[in-house]
Amino acid sequence: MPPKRKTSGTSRGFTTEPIAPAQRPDDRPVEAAKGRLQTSALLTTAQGVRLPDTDHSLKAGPRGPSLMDDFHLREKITHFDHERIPERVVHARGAAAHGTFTAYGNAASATKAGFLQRGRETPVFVRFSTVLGSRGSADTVRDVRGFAVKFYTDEGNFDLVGNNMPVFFIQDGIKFPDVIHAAKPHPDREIPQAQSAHDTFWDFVSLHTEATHHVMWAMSDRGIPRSFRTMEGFGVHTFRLVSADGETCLVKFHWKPIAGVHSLVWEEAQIAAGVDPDFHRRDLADGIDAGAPFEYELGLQIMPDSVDQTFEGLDLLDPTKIVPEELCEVQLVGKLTLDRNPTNYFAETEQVAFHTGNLVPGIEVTDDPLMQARLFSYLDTQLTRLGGPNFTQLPINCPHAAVNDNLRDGMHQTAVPHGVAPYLPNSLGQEGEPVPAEASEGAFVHVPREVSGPKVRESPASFSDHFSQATLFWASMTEVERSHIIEAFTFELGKCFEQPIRERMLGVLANVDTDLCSAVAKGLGLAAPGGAPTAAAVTSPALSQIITVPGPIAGRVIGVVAADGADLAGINKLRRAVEAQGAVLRLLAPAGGTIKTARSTQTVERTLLTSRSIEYDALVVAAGNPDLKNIKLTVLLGELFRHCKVIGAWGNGDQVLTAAGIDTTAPGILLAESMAKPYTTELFAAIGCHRVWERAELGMAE
Ligand code: HDE
Repeated sequence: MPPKRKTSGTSRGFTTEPIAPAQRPDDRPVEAAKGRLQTSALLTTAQGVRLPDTDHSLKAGPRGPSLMDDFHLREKITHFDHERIPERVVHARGAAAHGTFTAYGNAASATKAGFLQRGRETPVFVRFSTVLGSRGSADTVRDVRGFAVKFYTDEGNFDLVGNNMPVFFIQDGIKFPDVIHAAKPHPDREIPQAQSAHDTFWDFVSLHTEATHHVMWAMSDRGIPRSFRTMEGFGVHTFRLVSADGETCLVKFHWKPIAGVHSLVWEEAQIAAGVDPDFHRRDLADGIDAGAPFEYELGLQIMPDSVDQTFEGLDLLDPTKIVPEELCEVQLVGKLTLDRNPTNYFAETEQVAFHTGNLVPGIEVTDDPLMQARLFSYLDTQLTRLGGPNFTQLPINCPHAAVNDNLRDGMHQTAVPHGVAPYLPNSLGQEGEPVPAEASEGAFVHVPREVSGPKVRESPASFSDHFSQATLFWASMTEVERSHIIEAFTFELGKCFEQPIRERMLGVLANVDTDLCSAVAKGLGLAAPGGAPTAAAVTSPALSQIITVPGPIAGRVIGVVAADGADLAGINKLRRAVEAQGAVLRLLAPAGGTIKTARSTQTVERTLLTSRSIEYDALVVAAGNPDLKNIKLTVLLGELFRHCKVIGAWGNGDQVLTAAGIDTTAPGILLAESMAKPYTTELFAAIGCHRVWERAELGMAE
């Protein structure tokens, strides 16, 4: 019997005390800074007892033993002992930001999801991550990046828990523990950290050829993004959208970065892992602080909800397949802007809990067997990681939508529920008791779908095509990108000790492309086996990330090398122009302090000792110090040159380049008489193309 609908009740109230507005994520800056307990102006214990001293334990005399009496010492140490929680079993290292999603409204005919209706603004929290490394590992390792978005919608939280690659290693979630066991450090010595370049990973991949398409992405430049700002994101699985009148369609989610898709080169990634392991995390926080928000557009590939759930012969339930954009356009339906850094890493970035099962009316999952396993895994792992079932009450996980859930008790319960009958239906009819919602009131009503079939442990026949899209990916790359893929496979397999694994993997590559296989085999000093690659019927130019039309340079870092006597007026002019683009100028000098001329002074932001080339998207030498010569500067410029970055100089700054051994006639070396508008225009256009790949093509670089 459905419960009675009551709006007013008896004398005993029956509500879960609503989460106080101050605990909601949008109010968090103030609340997180204060925290529930941090309101006293004076130092206290957790019980609120005021403390006179927190530097000396209570002892029997200054040289005597510490006393059990010391409640402050015991509390302080005990709390510290329990500061860490288990790190995520995968995606342990991450960085996050708050922002807003604004819908354009053009998805409204496909889905009734409120947050996709025209002009709707929804607060979001986004966590980017690497998959394999521990919490303290380096940002720039070759790996997949997580791209998890929590939308705090009016209809409840919707989590789009995606990656920066549109396909996955495996087709069935039951293999997930296996692929992760193979990819994580070896269990005997716990090495290598945050790397796929080792035997067990390639053993797994070469034995499970469904991973082939995925490793093509991982070995491509997508595995080493320049910034979270320059990464695409993908929902990977096919989802089902439901419109207001009950029509359904199948959909793939994409995030398209406004800044374009750009990567590091492998040597930069390796240098950064040692020199600045926080490279991406720092870039995210610094970029937002500098007023250059991280921006993406949400894109949908919308396909008919056919009985067989295929599109143009592609099985939409197979997470190792993409739908090329050339076959189905990505329609942009909204903009994501990340513009606020978390206040507290642990409270927000570490405690946020994403779950593929957090859906809102209008968005459903499909029967993709990888997705189905995920639906179980996220809540399950979070029960351990966050210590019980009440983590939705943590400010970062707390919905903005009103909650009345009849869930009670459990570890870390912070709500104080009212009433005596937290069950439905009940005959007590108390004030505030929840009643089930009608569809017209926004209830999540699953689309009724026929489900039938024999109970079997099998994959559909269509899942046995493991190579055609790996070949498509390879065929869609430019020469420069192909050379990076060859280098990556050669590096990773070169780090394997077991010859049979290398040989088996070459056998896999032989089924992708003969040139790829023979180039990797040559690098390994092995014979290239024969294979049976099918020629790619089509290519997908959208998969390549090399551009010739300049994109925006917001968030890019331009270094300017100078010393006392430099053209400070020119530097100022350049700084203004750089900042107008949302980019950053860093003044780099042989020593710290200031740079002086007769008329003005500027503060040095980096020295040659504290700086490496990875920090800069371009380096320009100011006029005024033609004699500047320093081995560190030579290395710095040499790395920028080899990594195909823009290098420039004005006035007599070119003499510094020549002294450092830079060929000033090479592509992407921009020289000018003086610092003026035409030069900055040329400079920004070159940086907007990300790299000067001609240098690599001419064999001068990388
Ligand atoms: Fe996850 N994944 N995953 N995953 N995943 C987790 O959940 C899992 C998969 C992804 O920033 C865990 O709370 C299984 C695909 C991201 O907090 C865990 C399978 C994609 C994050 C888990 C997959 C992802 C996770 C670990 C195969 C891209 C980080 C901690 C069936 C579409 C979220 C946690 C964050 C995290 C399970 C496959 C993305 C263990 C079983 C495919 C971005 O529940």
